[in-house]
Amino acid sequence: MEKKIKWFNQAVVYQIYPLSFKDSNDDGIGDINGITSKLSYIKSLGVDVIWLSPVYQSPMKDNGYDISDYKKINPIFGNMNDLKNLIKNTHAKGMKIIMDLVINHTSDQHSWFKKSQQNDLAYRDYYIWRDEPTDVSSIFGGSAWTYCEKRKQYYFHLFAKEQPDLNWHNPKLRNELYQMINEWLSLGIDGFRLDVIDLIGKDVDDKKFANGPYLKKYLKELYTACFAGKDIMTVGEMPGISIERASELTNEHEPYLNMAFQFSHISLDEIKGQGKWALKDLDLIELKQTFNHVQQTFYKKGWNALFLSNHDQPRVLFRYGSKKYPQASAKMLATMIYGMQGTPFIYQGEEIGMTGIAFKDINNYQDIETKQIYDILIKKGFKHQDIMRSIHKKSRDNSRTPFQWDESTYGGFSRHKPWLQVNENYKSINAKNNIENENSVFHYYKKLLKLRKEHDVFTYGDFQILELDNPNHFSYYRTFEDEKYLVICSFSEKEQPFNFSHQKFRVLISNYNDIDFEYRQTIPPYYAGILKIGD
Ligand code: TEU
Ligand code: CA
Repeated sequence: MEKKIKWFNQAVVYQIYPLSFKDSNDDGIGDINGITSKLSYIKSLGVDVIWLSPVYQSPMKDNGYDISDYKKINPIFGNMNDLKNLIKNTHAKGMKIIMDLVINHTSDQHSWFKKSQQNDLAYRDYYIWRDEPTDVSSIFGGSAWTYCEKRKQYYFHLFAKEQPDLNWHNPKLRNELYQMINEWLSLGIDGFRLDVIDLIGKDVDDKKFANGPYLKKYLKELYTACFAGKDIMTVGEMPGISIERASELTNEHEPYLNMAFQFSHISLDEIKGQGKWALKDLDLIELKQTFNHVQQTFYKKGWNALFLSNHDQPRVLFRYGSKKYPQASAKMLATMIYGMQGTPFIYQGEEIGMTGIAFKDINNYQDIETKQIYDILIKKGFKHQDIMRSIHKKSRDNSRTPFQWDESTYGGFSRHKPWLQVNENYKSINAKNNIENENSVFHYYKKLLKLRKEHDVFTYGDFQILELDNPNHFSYYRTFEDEKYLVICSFSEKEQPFNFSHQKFRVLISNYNDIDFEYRQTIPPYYAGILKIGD
């Protein structure tokens, strides 16, 4: 059966990390009015939907992914009127807006948790309490169980100890969440990104977490209570789920989610089984095999979100791009990912070629995971330099530095010293000079996103990989009806042979201006191009 395409299947989504996007009142912290002031910029890129990382009331232990009141706005970001104003202005520009929904856990400062700690009858089962801990580790390192003096029991947390996991087995809690979600929807927002939603079906005693036995049950209930019949989009963040399962949960005929962030391509620069801090170089063939598997599995069966970076991942340019060819590789990486089937997600700053950071002093890092892992590894006897090497590569702060708007102090993000240092390359990498230079990464993104919309093949076409075993380039065909397109992406700093066999073709976009395939059988360093095959 042919898929029915809805607006969100063709939309381009732009992720905003509010702390770091734009500061409107010069306190060094990005805020809602800052975002509103930059809507024209976002629109000019060709964006259809913005996704806001959390702006709810929070003690900010995990930068807002620790919510202490779902119904209030954190005053550092503004107030409810500012948010309503942002929603109104986003809609006025013809864009939509989705919010982050963090319902696997709350902050330990949430009133529910405070009451649960006191064994309050109505709330005692809102969280997961046991008399004895098990040997489960939290995703941020250390035990997933923390002892509570007040209640004389251990509570469960898959992230920081300040982020207790909600007990989804409690129907009263679930209903309270659904009510809150519906209140948000009634404000006129256009959907949600659901944080670690693959964890809500867990069985703690059986040690089944991601993709747990109750996942489908609770997702379906959530869908029925909140999403059914509404013209919204839902994208589930599911770091722990298989490609097959992610596709199944996003099949249009199933009552779960509209699309999935699945992470099969994310940990390919880690030593398998040793976690994110154990570094290894990317094996391009592995990356190709993974995306090939993803594209085949989702085709006509589910819907995938196309992303390479987000606020948890180091910027992909810094990770897989070339220091020698930063512009070419930024454009190449965008071509590689957005040439595929799925909904494109851009993480703020990718479109101007922002990079990562490498602070010498651990105290310059702000991320709770980074700080926590540093302490744990020091205690285990690792050397400062070795830990810092991993942190430089993988810390989440790599992607969280303030957005670089122009060459003025603090990159035009704020006139006050920002909460996290601005990358020192802001004078050469910023939005202003990207906009002024027509060969910039920004203009390439714009053209690429426009191209996707002009040709149905990008939405509907199938995916056929070329030379799977070639370690130098990642190239594939997209075919729809009688149209065939070839996407070529070099991952090499050298000129590479490319077996080009087509007589008739037209180059639709390329990161080199004049490559003539008629006269060469090679591609230049970090080449990217999309060719329409035939007349
Ligand atoms: O992230 C979920 C998650 O499991 C990972 O992306 C994880 O944060 C990362 O691999 C650790 O390096 C979501 C949010 O996106 C993240 O910011 C939050 O910290 C986390 O959930 C808890 O809410
Ligand atoms: Ca501010």
